[in-house]
Amino acid sequence: MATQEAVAHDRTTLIGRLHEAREETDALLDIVLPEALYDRPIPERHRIVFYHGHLEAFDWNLLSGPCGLASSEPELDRLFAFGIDPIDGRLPSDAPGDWPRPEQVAGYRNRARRALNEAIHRVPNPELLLNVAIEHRLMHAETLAYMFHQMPFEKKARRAVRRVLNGGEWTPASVEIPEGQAVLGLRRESGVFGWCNEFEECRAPVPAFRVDKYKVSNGQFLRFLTEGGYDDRGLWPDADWAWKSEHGIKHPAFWLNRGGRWVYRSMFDELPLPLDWPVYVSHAEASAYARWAGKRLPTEAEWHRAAEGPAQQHADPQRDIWDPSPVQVCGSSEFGVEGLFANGWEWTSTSFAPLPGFRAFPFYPGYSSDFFDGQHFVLKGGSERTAACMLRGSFRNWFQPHYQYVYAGFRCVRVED
Ligand code: AVJ
Ligand code: FE
Repeated sequence: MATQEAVAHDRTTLIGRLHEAREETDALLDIVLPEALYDRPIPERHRIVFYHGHLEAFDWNLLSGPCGLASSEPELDRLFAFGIDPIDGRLPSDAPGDWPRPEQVAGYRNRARRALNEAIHRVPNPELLLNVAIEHRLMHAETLAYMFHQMPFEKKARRAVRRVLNGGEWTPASVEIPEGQAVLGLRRESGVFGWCNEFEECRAPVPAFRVDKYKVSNGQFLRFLTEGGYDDRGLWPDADWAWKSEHGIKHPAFWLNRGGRWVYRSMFDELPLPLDWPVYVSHAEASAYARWAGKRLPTEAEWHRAAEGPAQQHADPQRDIWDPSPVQVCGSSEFGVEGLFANGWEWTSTSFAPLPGFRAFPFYPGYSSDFFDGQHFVLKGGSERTAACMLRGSFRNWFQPHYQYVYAGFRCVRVED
Protein backbone atom coordinates (compact mmCIF):
# COMPACT_ATOMS: atom_id res chain seq x y z
CA MET A 1 0.00 0.00 0.00
CA ALA A 2 1.22 3.44 -0.86
CA THR A 3 1.51 5.83 2.05
CA GLN A 4 -0.80 8.81 2.19
CA GLU A 5 2.11 11.13 1.68
CA ALA A 6 3.14 9.33 -1.51
CA VAL A 7 -0.41 9.54 -2.84
CA ALA A 8 -0.53 13.26 -2.13
CA HIS A 9 2.78 13.71 -3.88
CA ASP A 10 1.55 11.77 -6.92
CA ARG A 11 -1.60 13.83 -6.98
CA THR A 12 0.41 17.06 -6.95
CA THR A 13 2.64 15.78 -9.74
CA LEU A 14 -0.34 14.69 -11.79
CA ILE A 15 -2.15 18.00 -11.32
CA GLY A 16 1.04 19.75 -12.45
CA ARG A 17 1.14 17.57 -15.54
CA LEU A 18 -2.50 18.36 -16.31
CA HIS A 19 -1.65 22.07 -16.19
CA GLU A 20 1.29 21.50 -18.55
CA ALA A 21 -0.93 19.53 -20.91
CA ARG A 22 -3.40 22.43 -20.93
CA GLU A 23 -0.58 24.84 -21.81
CA GLU A 24 0.41 22.53 -24.61
CA THR A 25 -3.06 22.27 -26.20
CA ASP A 26 -3.68 26.02 -25.68
CA ALA A 27 -0.45 26.82 -27.53
CA LEU A 28 -1.39 24.47 -30.32
CA LEU A 29 -4.91 25.84 -30.74
CA ASP A 30 -3.39 29.35 -30.86
CA ILE A 31 -1.69 28.46 -34.14
CA VAL A 32 -5.00 28.65 -36.00
CA LEU A 33 -5.96 32.18 -37.02
CA PRO A 34 -9.39 33.27 -35.75
CA GLU A 35 -10.97 33.31 -39.24
CA ALA A 36 -10.29 29.56 -39.56
CA LEU A 37 -11.82 28.50 -36.24
CA TYR A 38 -14.86 26.93 -37.91
CA ASP A 39 -12.86 25.18 -40.67
CA ARG A 40 -12.80 21.41 -41.01
CA PRO A 41 -9.32 20.55 -42.30
CA ILE A 42 -10.01 16.79 -42.41
CA PRO A 43 -13.41 15.68 -43.78
CA GLU A 44 -13.72 12.82 -41.27
CA ARG A 45 -13.14 14.94 -38.20
CA HIS A 46 -14.94 17.78 -36.47
CA ARG A 47 -14.51 21.48 -37.11
CA ILE A 48 -11.64 23.05 -35.13
CA VAL A 49 -14.03 24.87 -32.78
CA PHE A 50 -15.27 21.52 -31.50
CA TYR A 51 -11.83 20.67 -30.06
CA HIS A 52 -11.72 23.92 -28.06
CA GLY A 53 -14.83 22.73 -26.27
CA HIS A 54 -14.03 19.03 -26.33
CA LEU A 55 -10.79 19.17 -24.35
CA GLU A 56 -12.60 20.90 -21.48
CA ALA A 57 -15.85 18.93 -21.74
CA PHE A 58 -13.90 15.67 -21.60
CA ASP A 59 -12.11 16.66 -18.37
CA TRP A 60 -15.33 18.02 -16.95
CA ASN A 61 -17.40 14.91 -17.82
CA LEU A 62 -14.66 12.69 -16.39
CA LEU A 63 -13.78 14.58 -13.22
CA SER A 64 -16.72 16.74 -12.13
CA GLY A 65 -18.80 13.88 -10.67
CA PRO A 66 -15.93 12.30 -8.72
CA CYS A 67 -14.97 15.80 -7.45
CA GLY A 68 -18.55 16.40 -6.28
CA LEU A 69 -19.30 19.17 -8.77
CA ALA A 70 -22.61 19.69 -10.53
CA SER A 71 -22.80 21.02 -14.07
CA SER A 72 -24.48 24.29 -14.95
CA GLU A 73 -24.16 23.70 -18.69
CA PRO A 74 -25.15 20.08 -19.41
CA GLU A 75 -25.99 20.91 -23.04
CA LEU A 76 -22.45 22.05 -23.80
CA ASP A 77 -21.05 19.12 -21.80
CA ARG A 78 -22.91 16.85 -24.24
CA LEU A 79 -22.27 18.84 -27.41
CA PHE A 80 -18.53 18.65 -26.84
CA ALA A 81 -18.39 15.14 -25.36
CA PHE A 82 -17.29 13.01 -28.34
CA GLY A 83 -14.80 13.85 -31.01
CA ILE A 84 -13.84 10.67 -32.72
CA ASP A 85 -14.31 9.67 -36.31
CA PRO A 86 -17.89 8.85 -37.26
CA ILE A 87 -18.36 5.17 -36.65
CA ASP A 88 -20.90 4.59 -39.41
CA GLY A 89 -18.37 5.54 -42.08
CA ARG A 90 -20.24 8.62 -43.27
CA LEU A 91 -18.73 12.10 -43.14
CA PRO A 92 -20.08 14.72 -40.72
CA SER A 93 -22.37 17.25 -42.39
CA ASP A 94 -22.85 19.96 -39.72
CA ALA A 95 -22.61 23.67 -40.62
CA PRO A 96 -20.46 26.34 -38.84
CA GLY A 97 -23.66 27.94 -37.50
CA ASP A 98 -24.50 24.73 -35.63
CA TRP A 99 -21.68 25.53 -33.19
CA PRO A 100 -21.53 28.10 -30.38
CA ARG A 101 -19.75 31.38 -30.97
CA PRO A 102 -16.07 31.75 -29.96
CA GLU A 103 -16.88 33.75 -26.79
CA GLN A 104 -19.34 31.10 -25.65
CA VAL A 105 -16.77 28.36 -26.14
CA ALA A 106 -14.10 30.38 -24.34
CA GLY A 107 -16.53 31.05 -21.47
CA TYR A 108 -17.33 27.36 -21.18
CA ARG A 109 -13.63 26.53 -21.14
CA ASN A 110 -12.78 29.09 -18.46
CA ARG A 111 -15.67 28.09 -16.18
CA ALA A 112 -14.91 24.37 -16.48
CA ARG A 113 -11.22 24.92 -15.74
CA ARG A 114 -11.82 27.22 -12.81
CA ALA A 115 -14.32 24.87 -11.17
CA LEU A 116 -12.06 21.84 -11.71
CA ASN A 117 -8.98 23.68 -10.41
CA GLU A 118 -10.71 24.32 -7.11
CA ALA A 119 -11.91 20.76 -6.61
CA ILE A 120 -9.26 18.61 -8.25
CA HIS A 121 -7.29 18.09 -5.01
CA ARG A 122 -10.14 15.88 -3.83
CA VAL A 123 -10.52 13.70 -6.92
CA PRO A 124 -10.57 10.03 -5.88
CA ASN A 125 -8.21 7.60 -7.62
CA PRO A 126 -6.07 10.41 -9.07
CA GLU A 127 -3.55 8.00 -10.56
CA LEU A 128 -6.16 6.57 -12.92
CA LEU A 129 -8.46 9.54 -13.56
CA LEU A 130 -5.80 12.22 -13.93
CA ASN A 131 -3.69 10.06 -16.22
CA VAL A 132 -6.76 9.54 -18.40
CA ALA A 133 -7.34 13.31 -18.53
CA ILE A 134 -3.67 14.06 -19.24
CA GLU A 135 -3.16 11.44 -21.92
CA HIS A 136 -6.51 12.15 -23.58
CA ARG A 137 -5.52 15.79 -23.89
CA LEU A 138 -2.03 14.96 -25.15
CA MET A 139 -3.46 12.52 -27.72
CA HIS A 140 -5.51 15.41 -29.03
CA ALA A 141 -2.38 17.56 -29.11
CA GLU A 142 -1.10 15.13 -31.72
CA THR A 143 -4.36 14.69 -33.63
CA LEU A 144 -4.77 18.50 -33.71
CA ALA A 145 -1.24 18.85 -35.07
CA TYR A 146 -1.88 16.48 -37.96
CA MET A 147 -5.22 18.18 -38.56
CA PHE A 148 -3.61 21.64 -38.70
CA HIS A 149 -0.94 20.12 -40.93
CA GLN A 150 -3.57 19.87 -43.69
CA MET A 151 -4.50 23.57 -43.46
CA PRO A 152 -3.23 26.25 -45.85
CA PHE A 153 -0.17 28.03 -44.40
CA GLU A 154 -1.98 31.40 -44.55
CA LYS A 155 -4.45 30.24 -41.92
CA LYS A 156 -1.76 29.50 -39.34
CA ALA A 157 0.55 31.63 -37.22
CA ARG A 158 4.13 30.49 -37.79
CA ARG A 159 6.11 28.88 -34.99
CA ALA A 160 9.77 28.00 -34.58
CA VAL A 161 10.80 24.99 -36.64
CA ARG A 162 13.81 22.79 -36.07
CA ARG A 163 14.40 19.86 -38.41
CA VAL A 164 16.98 17.28 -39.39
CA LEU A 165 17.28 17.03 -43.16
CA ASN A 166 20.40 14.93 -43.55
CA GLY A 167 21.06 11.75 -41.69
CA GLY A 168 24.08 10.52 -43.63
CA GLU A 169 24.60 7.43 -45.71
CA TRP A 170 22.33 4.43 -45.36
CA THR A 171 21.25 1.50 -47.43
CA PRO A 172 18.02 -0.39 -46.99
CA ALA A 173 18.66 -3.53 -44.95
CA SER A 174 16.68 -6.13 -43.11
CA VAL A 175 17.07 -7.92 -39.80
CA GLU A 176 16.32 -11.56 -38.97
CA ILE A 177 14.24 -11.86 -35.80
CA PRO A 178 14.52 -15.35 -34.32
CA GLU A 179 11.50 -17.35 -33.28
CA GLY A 180 10.35 -16.31 -29.81
CA GLN A 181 7.60 -14.95 -27.61
CA ALA A 182 6.22 -11.46 -28.00
CA VAL A 183 5.05 -9.74 -24.81
CA LEU A 184 2.02 -7.53 -25.41
CA GLY A 185 0.19 -5.34 -22.92
CA LEU A 186 0.65 -4.53 -19.25
CA ARG A 187 0.05 -6.47 -16.05
CA ARG A 188 -2.73 -4.96 -13.96
CA GLU A 189 -0.58 -5.46 -10.86
CA SER A 190 2.31 -3.52 -12.39
CA GLY A 191 0.83 -0.22 -11.21
CA VAL A 192 1.84 1.36 -14.52
CA PHE A 193 -0.85 3.54 -16.05
CA GLY A 194 -2.26 2.20 -19.29
CA TRP A 195 -5.52 2.57 -21.21
CA CYS A 196 -8.11 -0.21 -21.02
CA ASN A 197 -6.88 -1.74 -24.29
CA GLU A 198 -3.34 -2.25 -22.89
CA PHE A 199 -4.48 -4.94 -20.43
CA GLU A 200 -3.99 -7.79 -19.71
CA GLU A 201 -0.38 -8.69 -20.40
CA CYS A 202 -0.16 -11.63 -22.79
CA ARG A 203 2.45 -13.62 -24.63
CA ALA A 204 2.23 -14.70 -28.25
CA PRO A 205 4.55 -17.14 -30.02
CA VAL A 206 6.10 -15.52 -33.10
CA PRO A 207 7.88 -17.61 -35.75
CA ALA A 208 11.18 -16.26 -37.11
CA PHE A 209 10.77 -13.44 -39.61
CA ARG A 210 12.85 -10.91 -41.53
CA VAL A 211 11.90 -7.26 -41.07
CA ASP A 212 13.10 -3.96 -42.59
CA LYS A 213 15.77 -2.36 -40.41
CA TYR A 214 14.45 1.10 -41.31
CA LYS A 215 11.02 2.46 -42.04
CA VAL A 216 10.13 2.89 -45.70
CA SER A 217 11.38 6.33 -46.77
CA ASN A 218 9.91 9.01 -49.02
CA GLY A 219 12.61 8.09 -51.56
CA GLN A 220 11.54 4.45 -51.61
CA PHE A 221 7.88 5.37 -51.84
CA LEU A 222 8.65 7.78 -54.68
CA ARG A 223 10.16 4.92 -56.68
CA PHE A 224 7.06 2.83 -56.07
CA LEU A 225 4.92 5.73 -57.21
CA THR A 226 6.92 6.51 -60.37
CA GLU A 227 7.20 2.85 -61.30
CA GLY A 228 3.44 2.69 -61.32
CA GLY A 229 3.07 0.48 -58.34
CA TYR A 230 0.53 2.72 -56.63
CA ASP A 231 -2.35 0.37 -57.17
CA ASP A 232 -4.68 -0.58 -54.37
CA ARG A 233 -7.00 -2.63 -56.56
CA GLY A 234 -8.07 -5.85 -54.95
CA LEU A 235 -6.60 -4.85 -51.58
CA TRP A 236 -9.81 -3.15 -50.44
CA PRO A 237 -12.55 -4.37 -52.76
CA ASP A 238 -15.38 -2.33 -51.25
CA ALA A 239 -13.45 0.87 -50.83
CA ASP A 240 -14.51 4.05 -52.55
CA TRP A 241 -12.02 6.44 -51.06
CA ALA A 242 -11.16 9.95 -51.99
CA TRP A 243 -7.46 9.52 -52.55
CA LYS A 244 -5.32 12.60 -52.78
CA SER A 245 -4.43 12.85 -56.42
CA GLU A 246 -2.87 15.41 -58.73
CA HIS A 247 -2.66 15.02 -62.52
CA GLY A 248 -4.32 11.67 -61.97
CA ILE A 249 -1.47 10.50 -59.70
CA LYS A 250 -2.40 9.27 -56.26
CA HIS A 251 0.02 10.47 -53.62
CA PRO A 252 0.60 10.68 -49.87
CA ALA A 253 -1.32 13.47 -48.11
CA PHE A 254 2.00 14.99 -47.01
CA TRP A 255 3.22 15.45 -50.59
CA LEU A 256 2.32 18.18 -53.06
CA ASN A 257 3.09 18.32 -56.74
CA ARG A 258 4.66 21.62 -57.82
CA GLY A 259 5.23 21.85 -61.55
CA GLY A 260 5.86 18.13 -61.89
CA ARG A 261 8.09 17.93 -58.80
CA TRP A 262 7.10 16.45 -55.48
CA VAL A 263 7.50 18.66 -52.44
CA TYR A 264 6.91 17.92 -48.79
CA ARG A 265 4.16 19.78 -47.01
CA SER A 266 5.34 20.52 -43.51
CA MET A 267 3.36 22.41 -40.87
CA PHE A 268 4.38 25.93 -41.87
CA ASP A 269 6.26 25.60 -45.16
CA GLU A 270 7.03 23.44 -48.16
CA LEU A 271 10.39 21.86 -48.85
CA PRO A 272 11.93 19.61 -51.48
CA LEU A 273 10.85 16.05 -50.69
CA PRO A 274 13.25 14.82 -47.96
CA LEU A 275 14.07 11.42 -49.41
CA ASP A 276 15.40 9.96 -46.15
CA TRP A 277 12.39 10.79 -43.98
CA PRO A 278 9.89 8.02 -43.35
CA VAL A 279 6.93 8.27 -45.70
CA TYR A 280 3.64 9.04 -43.93
CA VAL A 281 0.79 7.15 -45.55
CA SER A 282 -2.43 5.28 -44.87
CA HIS A 283 -2.64 1.58 -44.09
CA ALA A 284 -4.03 1.02 -47.58
CA GLU A 285 -1.10 2.85 -49.20
CA ALA A 286 1.36 0.97 -46.99
CA SER A 287 -0.24 -2.35 -47.95
CA ALA A 288 -0.11 -1.46 -51.65
CA TYR A 289 3.61 -0.69 -51.32
CA ALA A 290 4.28 -3.91 -49.43
CA ARG A 291 2.49 -5.95 -52.07
CA TRP A 292 4.45 -4.24 -54.85
CA ALA A 293 7.69 -5.03 -52.99
CA GLY A 294 6.62 -8.66 -52.57
CA LYS A 295 6.43 -8.13 -48.81
CA ARG A 296 3.76 -7.56 -46.16
CA LEU A 297 3.13 -5.43 -43.07
CA PRO A 298 4.21 -6.81 -39.68
CA THR A 299 1.66 -8.03 -37.17
CA GLU A 300 1.38 -6.27 -33.82
CA ALA A 301 3.17 -9.23 -32.17
CA GLU A 302 5.99 -9.04 -34.72
CA TRP A 303 6.41 -5.33 -34.01
CA HIS A 304 6.80 -6.19 -30.33
CA ARG A 305 9.43 -8.81 -31.13
CA ALA A 306 11.34 -6.37 -33.34
CA ALA A 307 11.12 -3.69 -30.62
CA GLU A 308 12.46 -5.81 -27.79
CA GLY A 309 14.95 -4.01 -25.61
CA PRO A 310 13.82 -0.47 -24.84
CA ALA A 311 10.44 -0.78 -23.12
CA GLN A 312 9.95 2.94 -23.33
CA GLN A 313 11.67 5.60 -25.34
CA HIS A 314 12.84 8.47 -23.17
CA ALA A 315 12.36 11.47 -25.37
CA ASP A 316 12.42 15.04 -24.16
CA PRO A 317 9.50 17.07 -25.37
CA GLN A 318 10.73 18.99 -28.39
CA ARG A 319 7.82 21.10 -29.34
CA ASP A 320 9.61 22.88 -32.17
CA ILE A 321 9.87 19.57 -34.05
CA TRP A 322 7.08 19.31 -36.63
CA ASP A 323 8.66 16.76 -38.93
CA PRO A 324 10.13 13.29 -38.71
CA SER A 325 13.89 12.71 -38.78
CA PRO A 326 15.74 10.67 -41.38
CA VAL A 327 14.98 6.96 -40.95
CA GLN A 328 18.59 6.11 -40.09
CA VAL A 329 19.18 8.50 -37.17
CA CYS A 330 16.88 6.94 -34.57
CA GLY A 331 17.67 4.53 -31.78
CA SER A 332 17.66 0.79 -32.35
CA SER A 333 16.18 -2.18 -30.53
CA GLU A 334 18.13 -5.14 -29.19
CA PHE A 335 17.87 -6.79 -32.62
CA GLY A 336 19.12 -3.66 -34.38
CA VAL A 337 15.78 -2.52 -35.80
CA GLU A 338 15.88 1.28 -36.06
CA GLY A 339 13.41 4.04 -35.32
CA LEU A 340 10.69 2.07 -33.55
CA PHE A 341 9.64 4.94 -31.31
CA ALA A 342 8.83 8.60 -31.89
CA ASN A 343 9.63 8.83 -35.61
CA GLY A 344 6.20 8.00 -37.00
CA TRP A 345 3.60 5.50 -35.88
CA GLU A 346 3.89 2.16 -37.63
CA TRP A 347 0.97 0.47 -39.27
CA THR A 348 0.54 -3.20 -38.46
CA SER A 349 -1.60 -5.82 -40.20
CA THR A 350 -3.40 -6.52 -36.91
CA SER A 351 -6.95 -5.30 -36.66
CA PHE A 352 -7.74 -3.51 -33.40
CA ALA A 353 -9.27 -6.00 -30.95
CA PRO A 354 -9.14 -6.55 -27.19
CA LEU A 355 -6.23 -8.39 -25.61
CA PRO A 356 -7.32 -11.42 -23.56
CA GLY A 357 -8.60 -10.20 -20.19
CA PHE A 358 -9.70 -6.81 -21.54
CA ARG A 359 -12.07 -4.80 -19.34
CA ALA A 360 -13.49 -1.45 -20.43
CA PHE A 361 -13.01 1.51 -18.08
CA PRO A 362 -16.41 1.85 -16.38
CA PHE A 363 -16.16 5.66 -16.57
CA TYR A 364 -15.35 5.57 -20.31
CA PRO A 365 -16.84 2.37 -21.72
CA GLY A 366 -16.53 3.30 -25.41
CA TYR A 367 -12.91 4.47 -25.50
CA SER A 368 -11.72 1.26 -27.15
CA SER A 369 -14.83 -0.91 -27.46
CA ASP A 370 -16.48 1.37 -30.03
CA PHE A 371 -13.60 0.56 -32.38
CA PHE A 372 -13.35 -3.21 -32.01
CA ASP A 373 -15.21 -3.43 -35.31
CA GLY A 374 -12.69 -4.91 -37.72
CA GLN A 375 -12.49 -1.51 -39.45
CA HIS A 376 -9.44 -0.24 -37.55
CA PHE A 377 -5.79 -1.32 -37.55
CA VAL A 378 -3.27 -1.13 -34.73
CA LEU A 379 -0.39 1.35 -34.93
CA LYS A 380 2.65 1.24 -32.68
CA GLY A 381 5.61 3.35 -31.60
CA GLY A 382 4.55 6.99 -31.74
CA SER A 383 5.55 9.98 -33.84
CA GLU A 384 7.68 13.07 -33.34
CA ARG A 385 4.50 14.76 -32.03
CA THR A 386 3.60 12.03 -29.54
CA ALA A 387 3.96 13.08 -25.91
CA ALA A 388 6.79 11.30 -24.08
CA CYS A 389 4.40 9.59 -21.63
CA MET A 390 2.74 7.67 -24.48
CA LEU A 391 5.98 6.43 -26.02
CA ARG A 392 5.59 3.13 -24.19
CA GLY A 393 5.67 -0.25 -25.85
CA SER A 394 2.21 -1.21 -24.69
CA PHE A 395 0.42 1.87 -26.08
CA ARG A 396 -1.94 0.96 -28.91
CA ASN A 397 -3.20 3.46 -31.45
CA TRP A 398 -5.78 2.68 -34.14
CA PHE A 399 -7.19 4.19 -37.30
CA GLN A 400 -9.17 3.16 -40.34
CA PRO A 401 -7.15 1.83 -43.29
CA HIS A 402 -7.85 4.70 -45.68
CA TYR A 403 -6.88 7.42 -43.16
CA GLN A 404 -3.95 9.32 -44.73
CA TYR A 405 -3.39 12.13 -42.27
CA VAL A 406 -1.71 10.53 -39.30
CA TYR A 407 2.03 10.85 -38.65
CA ALA A 408 2.26 7.18 -39.53
CA GLY A 409 4.51 5.13 -41.76
CA PHE A 410 5.48 1.51 -41.97
CA ARG A 411 8.16 -1.10 -42.44
CA CYS A 412 7.80 -4.38 -44.31
CA VAL A 413 8.32 -8.02 -43.49
CA ARG A 414 9.64 -10.51 -46.02
CA VAL A 415 7.15 -13.07 -47.26
CA GLU A 416 8.60 -16.59 -47.08
CA ASP A 417 8.20 -18.52 -50.29
C1 AVJ B 1 -6.60 6.67 -29.99
C2 AVJ B 1 -5.97 8.52 -31.34
C3 AVJ B 1 -7.43 6.81 -32.23
O1 AVJ B 1 -8.28 10.50 -31.58
O2 AVJ B 1 -9.54 8.99 -32.47
C4 AVJ B 1 -9.41 10.96 -28.36
C5 AVJ B 1 -8.04 8.99 -29.21
N1 AVJ B 1 -10.39 9.05 -28.28
N2 AVJ B 1 -10.61 11.14 -27.84
C6 AVJ B 1 -8.76 9.37 -31.58
C7 AVJ B 1 -9.26 9.65 -28.63
C8 AVJ B 1 -11.24 9.99 -27.79
C9 AVJ B 1 -8.30 8.34 -30.54
N3 AVJ B 1 -7.08 7.60 -31.01
FE1 FE C 1 -11.37 13.04 -27.35
